[in-house]
Amino acid sequence: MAVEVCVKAAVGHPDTLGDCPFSQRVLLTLQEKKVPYEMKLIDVSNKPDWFLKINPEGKVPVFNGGDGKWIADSDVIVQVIEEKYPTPPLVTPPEYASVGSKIFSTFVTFLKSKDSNDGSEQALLTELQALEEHLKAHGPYINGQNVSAVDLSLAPKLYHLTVALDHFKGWKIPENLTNVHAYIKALFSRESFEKTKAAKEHVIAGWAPKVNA
Ligand SMILES: N[C@@H](CCC(=O)N[C@@H](CS)C(=O)NCC(=O)O)C(=O)O
Repeated sequence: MAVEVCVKAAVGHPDTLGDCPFSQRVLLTLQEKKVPYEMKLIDVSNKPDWFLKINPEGKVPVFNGGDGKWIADSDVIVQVIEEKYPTPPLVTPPEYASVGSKIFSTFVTFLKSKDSNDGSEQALLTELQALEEHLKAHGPYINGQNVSAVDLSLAPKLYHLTVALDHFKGWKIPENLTNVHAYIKALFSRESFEKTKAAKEHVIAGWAPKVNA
């Protein structure tokens, strides 16, 4: 049986790949390891019964390694993929595994903020500056020369950050964070990323209700 992965469909476009960063993380991992897979697009606003049966929690991504056993949560899924397909190894050393881990939450807080003096922009800048310093010392990827799991988790989140902050706030990552810019360029130009990214308009449509809430 083939490897199967359920991922989010685009909002209002059930036949198009959607904007879930956790789904893209799993697809990136499979692409980097050159594992063939069958993708099932899930309309999360109208979840099919068969999907809720295999994952009653109702979240994507969900992964089946070919044995018919469905596994939820991208943290667990990427570990299972690493064990089953160890080549190329994508394990991030534990001391680097949490680099950039607060970027997504600080981005979301800033994106939703309606008060420009609430410190949310500064909180995001602090996290991006920390990433800049890490990359300056250890780059070009978080674990050096080769891409690893932490990069594949961060890449979709940085994509959401750049697309959504530019669209909704006209905000861009400061130019002086040169290592962050080079990192983003390297990640977004990987073949695996090109093949698995959601279109910008779907990323924007996905955030619009949260920004306008
Ligand atoms: N911790 C989970 C998060 C997954 C998640 O939040 N998925 C969202 C889409 S990005 C989802 O399925 N939302 C639909 C829902 O909750 O009904 C993971 O890493 O896989």
